[in-house]
Amino acid sequence: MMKRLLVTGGAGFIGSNFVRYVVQAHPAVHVTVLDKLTYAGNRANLAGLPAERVRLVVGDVCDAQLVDRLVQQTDAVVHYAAESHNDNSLIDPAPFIQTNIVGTYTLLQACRQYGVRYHQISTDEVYGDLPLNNEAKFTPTSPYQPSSPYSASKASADMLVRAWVRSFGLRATISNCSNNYGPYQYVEKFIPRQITNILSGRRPKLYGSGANVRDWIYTADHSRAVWDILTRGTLGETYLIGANGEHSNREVLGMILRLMDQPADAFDWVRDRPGHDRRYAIDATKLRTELGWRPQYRDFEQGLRQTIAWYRDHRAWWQGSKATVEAKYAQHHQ
Ligand code: NAD
Ligand code: TDX
Repeated sequence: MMKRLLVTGGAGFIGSNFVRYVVQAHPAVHVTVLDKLTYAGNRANLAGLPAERVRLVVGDVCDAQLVDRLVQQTDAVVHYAAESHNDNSLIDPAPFIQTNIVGTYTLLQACRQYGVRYHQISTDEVYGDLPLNNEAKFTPTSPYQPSSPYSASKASADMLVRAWVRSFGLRATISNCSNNYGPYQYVEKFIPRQITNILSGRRPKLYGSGANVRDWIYTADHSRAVWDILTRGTLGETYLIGANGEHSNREVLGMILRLMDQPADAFDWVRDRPGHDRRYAIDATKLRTELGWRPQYRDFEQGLRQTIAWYRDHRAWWQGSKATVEAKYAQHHQ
């Protein structure tokens, strides 16, 4: 029985959405969040959750003593904590290597020592990219071909998990999910950046040609998939999570502009991201057939509308970080 969960990175975007999901859908479960509260972590992401069921420990996943103590007190670890932004990894890879690789290693060693169930939250970016205008999709047997320091660090972490499963019998699973969107996403990321640019009187920014394709999934659907894998997945296996949500960046920006009553050309083309992955697409057949998972948010435009409304209604949540994020982008002509 999984009564006590340790959720690393639970004060970030996807981790906090997962904690909210667990609190609502699984009333017998208690959650300890381990989060360093970096620029991307925010106590406010956990506001309003019952104190008797959710505890926040502020600390680093690379702190072996702390991790050891917390892992002893838990039935399972769900590891979300990471440096998560590709653009930042191109400016300074150091924290990506430390948190994403050494942090994962630290958790794996503790889970190994105490026989604790482990779930690795990973990304489709470990598989590199796919050609544009092509039907190919990533599957659990696609080769690892990461492009950026961020995706290389996530790929490294996944490889450690696989080795700990094989060599030490660690009870672990891995999930590689496509691009998430929804509430609580930090304003450096594509969708919240454009929405909050418009809400704060700035112009949206599109990299390169805008033809790059991402496979979008609403974060609540990701949370349900992780729960299904954690509780019913086959140990040692990798599951891909995606909801057939492919759109080019230009299309997504077009929808945001229309939904926010802006002219279709009210945005700036900016310098492309070096090494920019062309297209991601997930084949989630294994998750669907083995575990019966289905996405609940199938209408992307409806999900975007809801996300826009959330940013409009939660100005205080993002306003403080907006100028800092935009100043950093401006420095790099993005
Ligand atoms: P995020 O940047 O919003 O949140 C990351 C959280 O981790 C923050 O709360 C931060 O404070 C915390 N953290 C960072 N370094 C830490 C450390 N050393 N110790 C403890 N906590 C630390 O990221 P996100 O978008 O919510 O991504 C969460 C996870 O999901 C990551 O592992 C990411 O690789 C993966 N993922 C993200 C996406 C996506 O579309 N955003 C898609 C697939 C997988
Ligand atoms: O202002 C922008 N303009 C723009 O055109 C930004 C911030 C991004 N883009 C483009 C780059 C990408 O093609 O939009 C796309 C999405 O960019 P990001 O939000 O930075 O996401 P991406 O690089 O695709 O990575 C995301 O999905 C996989 C997450 O940030 C990762 O953590 C996850 O692993």
